[in-house]
Amino acid sequence: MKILIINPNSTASMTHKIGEVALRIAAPGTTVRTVNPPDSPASIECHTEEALCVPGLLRCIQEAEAQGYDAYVIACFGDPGLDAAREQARGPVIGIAEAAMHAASMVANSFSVVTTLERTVGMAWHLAERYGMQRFCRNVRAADLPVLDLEDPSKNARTLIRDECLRALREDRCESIVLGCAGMTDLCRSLSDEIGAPVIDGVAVAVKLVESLVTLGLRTSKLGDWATPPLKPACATLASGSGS
Ligand code: 5HY
Repeated sequence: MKILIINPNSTASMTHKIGEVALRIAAPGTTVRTVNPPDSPASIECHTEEALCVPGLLRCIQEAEAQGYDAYVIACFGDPGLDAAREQARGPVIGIAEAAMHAASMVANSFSVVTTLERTVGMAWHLAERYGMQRFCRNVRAADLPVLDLEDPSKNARTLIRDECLRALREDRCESIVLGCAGMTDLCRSLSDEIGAPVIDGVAVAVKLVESLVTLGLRTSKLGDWATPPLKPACATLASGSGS
């Protein structure tokens, strides 16, 4: 089984970190490759950056389709381009927010999302609505941390996130935490141990979910909404770029 994980931002250190966690969690026999488009924003922190990262993300999927990949994970908490990615792919495509919120709803009666910047709080709420997860989502909280500070050891990111998780448990009375950024993937296990509640990282969950779907022989339905798009010139030119 071949799974492609796409970090839609162009920060290679984050892509590497995501790849390490995915390799650790994947089953023996699963080939995991982690890529990022070279030409997307360095971090994705608003709707515009989400829109800008989508062409590169779709190019990664088109190329991987030609190489016979079985499934895809979109490793950015906004799940950018998820519907378009599903149009391009034969196999399953899962976004990490989608994966994490569903997993949280199965191991706890409620969750709060702890994300990076205040301005992405609304985006996470939109996703909770989209996935029917509002019933479980107590709150979306920001640690007031730019995404790229997660890559800088001097910024004390883990402490800020840990403190926000503890506030969420106390003030929201939530029973679990969903980490709201792919760049937090390496913190999941230790935070969970430290705060004494399930902490859910969408990267790890999405890898296990796509593995399961592929094992079950499930692919993306091509009967309606996610049918392969008509090959008009704009769609065809996507294939002219490449991932790194
Ligand atoms: C992410 N941005 O997972 C998102 C989430 C966030 O560059 N990778 C990004 O923090 O808003």
